Amino acid sequence: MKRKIIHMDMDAFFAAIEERDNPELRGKPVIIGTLPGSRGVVSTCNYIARKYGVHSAMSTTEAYRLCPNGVFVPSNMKKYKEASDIIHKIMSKYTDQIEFVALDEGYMDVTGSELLFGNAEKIAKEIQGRVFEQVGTTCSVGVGYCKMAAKFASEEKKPNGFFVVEDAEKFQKLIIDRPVGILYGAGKKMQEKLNAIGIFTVKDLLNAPEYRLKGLGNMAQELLLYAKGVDNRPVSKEVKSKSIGKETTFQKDTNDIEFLKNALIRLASEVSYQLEMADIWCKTVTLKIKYHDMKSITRASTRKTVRSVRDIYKIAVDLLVGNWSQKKVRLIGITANNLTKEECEQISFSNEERRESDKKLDKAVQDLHKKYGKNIIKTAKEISTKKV
Ligand code: TTP
Ligand code: MG
Repeated sequence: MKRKIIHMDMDAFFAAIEERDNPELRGKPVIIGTLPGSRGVVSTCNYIARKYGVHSAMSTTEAYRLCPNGVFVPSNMKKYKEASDIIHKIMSKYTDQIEFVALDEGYMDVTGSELLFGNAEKIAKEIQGRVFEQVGTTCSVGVGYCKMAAKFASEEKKPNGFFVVEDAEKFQKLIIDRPVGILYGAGKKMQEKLNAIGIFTVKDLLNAPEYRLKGLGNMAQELLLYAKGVDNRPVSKEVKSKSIGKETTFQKDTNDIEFLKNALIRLASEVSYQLEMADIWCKTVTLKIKYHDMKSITRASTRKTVRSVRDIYKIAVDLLVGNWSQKKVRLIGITANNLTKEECEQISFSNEERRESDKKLDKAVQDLHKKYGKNIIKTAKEISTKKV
């Protein structure tokens, strides 16, 4: 049976929410992230700022160079989370076959919902209308016969877009001359590999002789199927990625434990942010330490679900202290494993433990704010209760 998949994605999500709440921003290039003058990156920017070449993950310094008249606004995760909850509720009214990919993005399999709610196109348009009514910002929706086609469709007419890709034949025609990166599974590294063997477009991939694809291993066959428009991936609530990890290598090896704890705050903050964005929790936190002699250890702690900076940091520090050997450290990393969509009861540390870790964490966060700017590090409390 032919599936009907909808993909929805908010337009310039963080920036749109800020424009909604501050009409003075409208019509100006709006850039969300750390403020110029501090180290850090752009979270997103509105479509006006994109014309200047600004984009997500670019350093704020570079964004300022490209767009000095841009309005730089710090992010406010609490507001985005509230909007995200509304979006998720709207989508959940039509089916329980939903896969939320991020705070502002998700797939729905509405094959079984059409009898009740009308066809997929009608549902997609309704969702777009309800999001605008209830959140106050626009989103783009795409309808397709598979996930890849639905995602392509939602991106095709952004912002406030609506597009339908009925079948594989139509999809192939649409993507054949596009860069191969349009295919699911062709991330940055894969694109580099493909470019290195002379494959730049979907057509190049389809026409490539078999021997040329040998170096790509199993992935070659999968990519070829995607290039033909075959994508049988189900819309699933399961978390796809197995882990989210961040690590840092020091310029100089160190056994200064306070320095290492500070590094852990930064890493915990980054891992927490990624979990927050994907709206998932982890049950296991893993600490990795590579010593000056290149030997490394990993130590893990599994508890109930966590994702706040404070909890991830606390677990990582316990692992560091519990395995402290005075040896000089070259690299340290935190990984969140055992990822889950369902939040379990929060872990609770004793009051004594909490007070001690709170004091240290607050001091360290203050120091990091000084160094990197206010917006880069948020404690769990700041994320959930107030603007930094
Ligand atoms: P996206 O959906 O990738 O981007 P967007 O909604 O801002 O713009 P578009 O119209 O192209 O969909 O990401 C959703 C939000 O996630 C974005 O508003 C900010 C955040 N984000 C980051 O913080 N860092 C990143 O590198 C990216 C890509 C997104
Ligand atoms: Mg978006």
